[in-house]
Amino acid sequence: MDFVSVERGDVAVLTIDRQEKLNALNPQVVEEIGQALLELEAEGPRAVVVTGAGERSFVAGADISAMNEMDPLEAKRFSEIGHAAMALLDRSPIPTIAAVNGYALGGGCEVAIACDIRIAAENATFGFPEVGLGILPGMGGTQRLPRLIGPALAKELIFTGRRIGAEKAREIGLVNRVVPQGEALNVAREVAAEIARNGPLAVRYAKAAVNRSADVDLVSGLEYEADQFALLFATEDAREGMGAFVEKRKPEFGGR
Ligand code: CO8
Repeated sequence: MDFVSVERGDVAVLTIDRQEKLNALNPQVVEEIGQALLELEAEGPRAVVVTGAGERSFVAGADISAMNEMDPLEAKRFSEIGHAAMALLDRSPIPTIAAVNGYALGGGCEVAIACDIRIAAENATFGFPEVGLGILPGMGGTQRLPRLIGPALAKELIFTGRRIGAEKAREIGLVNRVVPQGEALNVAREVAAEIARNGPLAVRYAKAAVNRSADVDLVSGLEYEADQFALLFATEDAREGMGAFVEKRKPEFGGR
């Protein structure tokens, strides 16, 4: 892969690295992100951190020069490969954490909001500049942003194209935490390590259950939760986790 590197381990780190263009996403970069996430899903780390190379930018959006050459069918294809890659972040059973260093604009913001959790450095900048280019957020932004921060704030951000800083992003619920510049990746790794200490099947099923809350009514969501809860009682992890508590020792989860 030319633009994506993966550090493997219990906590995997996927880095988007196209620094001369502030990590802007052309079709190849998007394909590589999708490919790397597919491989990781098969390998099954306990958590995946996604970040951009360098201090200036997480991802400064989709590559505008590349999009300037696209016809509608190519644009549709670009959007679709983007959707497929983003689905591997929020629909994957593995928790995903964005470590947002610098610019997260347009498609960059869409990568960040497709992750389960966002840690932003103080210098992070968020925004959806698409309408200023005569286009719209085509990698999930019009759907995920209102689910995350509510339709009114989402519409304000998308219709104005206004950029906001990390603190404002935290205030409106766009990011979980703001940390000093240069620390986003370290803190994201720490959060990932915290997750990795828990029962991996429990975390997976919990992610699926929380995801379900966005798709179904409360009664159906609660039924799903009860089923997932019951299913975990068939796992060795649940016996180990509860048994360890009763025996006053630390659990050792095998993910079975
Ligand atoms: N596309 C292409 N090139 C970019 C992009 C981008 N989004 N962002 C930065 N670059 C390039 C610049 O052209 C420049 O290249 P070069 O040195 O060859 O001229 C290099 O990166 C460095 O950038 P700047 O010199 O502009 O750096 P500054 O510090 O002056 O400015 C900014 C940084 C403010 C981030 C500025 O580069 C900028 O405004 N970039 C564009 C931001 C933007 O509008 N992003 C949204 C794009 S639209 C989008 O994301 C649509 C997503 C939906 C489709 C997805 C389907 C998969």
